[in-house]
Amino acid sequence: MFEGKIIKGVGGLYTVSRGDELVVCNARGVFRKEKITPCIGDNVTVNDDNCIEDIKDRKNILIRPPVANIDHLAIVVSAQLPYADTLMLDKLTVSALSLGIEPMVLINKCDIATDDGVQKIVDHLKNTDIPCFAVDCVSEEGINRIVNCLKKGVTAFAGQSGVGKTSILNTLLGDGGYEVGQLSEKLKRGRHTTRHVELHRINEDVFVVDTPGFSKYDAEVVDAETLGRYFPEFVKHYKGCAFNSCSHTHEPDCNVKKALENGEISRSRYNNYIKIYEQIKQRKANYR
Ligand SMILES: Nc1nc2c(ncn2[C@@H]2O[C@H](COP(=O)(O)OP(=O)(O)O)[C@@H](O)[C@H]2O)c(=O)[nH]1
Ligand SMILES: [Mg+2]
Ligand SMILES: [Zn+2]
Repeated sequence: MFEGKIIKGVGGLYTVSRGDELVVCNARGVFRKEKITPCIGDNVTVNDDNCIEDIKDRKNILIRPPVANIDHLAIVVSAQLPYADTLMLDKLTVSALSLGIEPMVLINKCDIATDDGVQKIVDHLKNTDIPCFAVDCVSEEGINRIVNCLKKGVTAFAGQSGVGKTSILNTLLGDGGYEVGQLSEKLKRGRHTTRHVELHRINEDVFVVDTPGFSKYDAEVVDAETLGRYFPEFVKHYKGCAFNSCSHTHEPDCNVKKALENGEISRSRYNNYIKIYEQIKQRKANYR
């Protein structure tokens, strides 16, 4: 018997990490009856026949791609073209926080950054307490910062195309290379149309995963009324709003707006809050 984490699942076989080794396992037949499908990221108990016996309760699960128990979300933005899409950034932080995932921001391409490419993002996120790291995949210093930002657990990488997610993952996986792409190549030629996802292990406690679908993950669980809870810098102020149910949009004596006027909340974050708020209200479903 041992406990481990599923890092890969192909054709009914699951690769489970056990300390620093990997064990290929079957799943107990009964899972199918119970309509539980083991999923990447699941913490499982494996018996002596290398059969998965039990799946621990999931802290969260992304649907597309299916990945369970994400602890951290590394939102990658770029200090050079393509410049940061702060609306997408803020939607991702909201999605993460609403799912119990800790967001962080990696400002990549700092080797070719204009000074204000970095500063703009730092200013945007002021007082959010969302950790922000200026990194690059080129200099030793930049790479070290990428390595150092990783914490225990599973870190998913998300962000718009072209910002350097793949480069960062390759940098992390290095030549210790961890079957990068190998299996997915095989699957591409097969009948599978779904994206193949797996966790990559940096060390015994640290896993990373590219999440092609995360940005499209529908965070409709967040409604307009609770949106403010997922703006940590608002949370510091909204107890002082005159109305308990203040939406911080039009009400009088809004303490969040006061903080905005005082410069404690960045104007661009507040503007994005209003945009997201209105999108949720309209349920235009372009909350992606
Ligand atoms: N100068 C510089 N270029 C980078 C860096 N990271 C990625 N790139 C380049 O940016 C482009 C997009 O990178 P890629 O990893 O494919 O981005 P993805 O779409 O987010 O996966 C590629 O041409 C990379 O070589 C970096 O830190 N510095
Ligand atoms: Mg990529
Ligand atoms: Zn308010």
